[in-house]
Amino acid sequence: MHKKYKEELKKYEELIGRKNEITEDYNGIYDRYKNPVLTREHIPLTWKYDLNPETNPFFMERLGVNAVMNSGAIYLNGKYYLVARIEGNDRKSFFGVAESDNGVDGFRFWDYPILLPDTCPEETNVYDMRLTKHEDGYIYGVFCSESKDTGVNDLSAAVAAAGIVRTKDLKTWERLDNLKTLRSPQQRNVVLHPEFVKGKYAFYTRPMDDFIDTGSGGGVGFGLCDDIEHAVIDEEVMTSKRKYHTITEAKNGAGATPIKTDMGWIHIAHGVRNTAAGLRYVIYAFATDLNDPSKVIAEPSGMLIGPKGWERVGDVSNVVFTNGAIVNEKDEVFIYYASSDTRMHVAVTTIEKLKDYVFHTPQDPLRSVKCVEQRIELIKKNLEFLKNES
Ligand code: M1P
Repeated sequence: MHKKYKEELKKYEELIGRKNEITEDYNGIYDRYKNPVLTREHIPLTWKYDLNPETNPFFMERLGVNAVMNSGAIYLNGKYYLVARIEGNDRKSFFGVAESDNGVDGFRFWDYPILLPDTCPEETNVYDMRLTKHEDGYIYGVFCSESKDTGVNDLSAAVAAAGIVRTKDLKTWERLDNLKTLRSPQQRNVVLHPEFVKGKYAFYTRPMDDFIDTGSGGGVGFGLCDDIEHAVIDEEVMTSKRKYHTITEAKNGAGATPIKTDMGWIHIAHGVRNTAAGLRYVIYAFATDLNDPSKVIAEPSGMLIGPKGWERVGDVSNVVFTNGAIVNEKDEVFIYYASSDTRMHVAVTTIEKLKDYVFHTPQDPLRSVKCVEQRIELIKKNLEFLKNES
């Protein structure tokens, strides 16, 4: 065995065994954890190195990994699972299952990454799987399936579609047809709703005219389909809309599978705005009606999570992005998010706090003057409260 292997293995085991802790960052809404839960250093050595000194005398990485990010999340039999997007040094992404006992540290990848059934010969890249434990008994994974756009003379032009797989154990995956949305040429950030709606499968979509630009796409869409094995949506209605001069101005997209509460479905999504430094991605939340999950019933103003400190820097800087959250039996909510398309973090809250945040944070009044009025009202109440207290 190469001596470097032993050294690297020691570092790897120390990393996996490292305890995570809550940062001092306080907002009352959630606790942010100090260490990322997954990074490229969490990738097992067996995925990167040829361990045989005869064929790898310098103990070189043969298949390096660039980033571990946007992860679907699911809670099964008391364990926390992330299906992470792993990006190789070759820019291709793939999925791997990482497991933890407590959801905040100790995430360890299973022996092998997921080898999806190769049913789409034109598909070049896959990423950002959302996991849904559906009431039909399956766990579905909906992800972005990216192919080259052969219809235009542009080497980097791509087409995004929603790929669908299903499993019962995260080990054996069955690939179904990609989702077809008859009115939207491209799709990304598609999430399957966990329950039937009007007896049909329900998807949150993100209509796009183009690979990056959502064009006329007005926000997060919602559509129903009869047959999950050959899913077709002919009508998409809007749920969370893009709005001028807000965190969703440039685009937005569904994130984690919606969380059911007694007050409504809570959605944790991402919003994007343009800046002189490029696109800025933040995470926001909203709620929809229990009986009509397309109908927005609460829209707290602004972002829930924005990139902070070193989270701001990475392959695609100034980005936080979520596609997975877990609720455990204690009603604790683990929001998994990637920073700057590079590594995975966790923020932990509870259902009670999330409901309070979503239903009692004032809505965005959409104009500065109204925002100041909103804040003055809060300050006035506080000053009166303080006066009465003293
Ligand atoms: O680079 C930021 C994110 O960009 C895309 O999100 P959206 O479709 O909203 O632009 C996704 O490709 C995502 O993977 C990535 O993190």
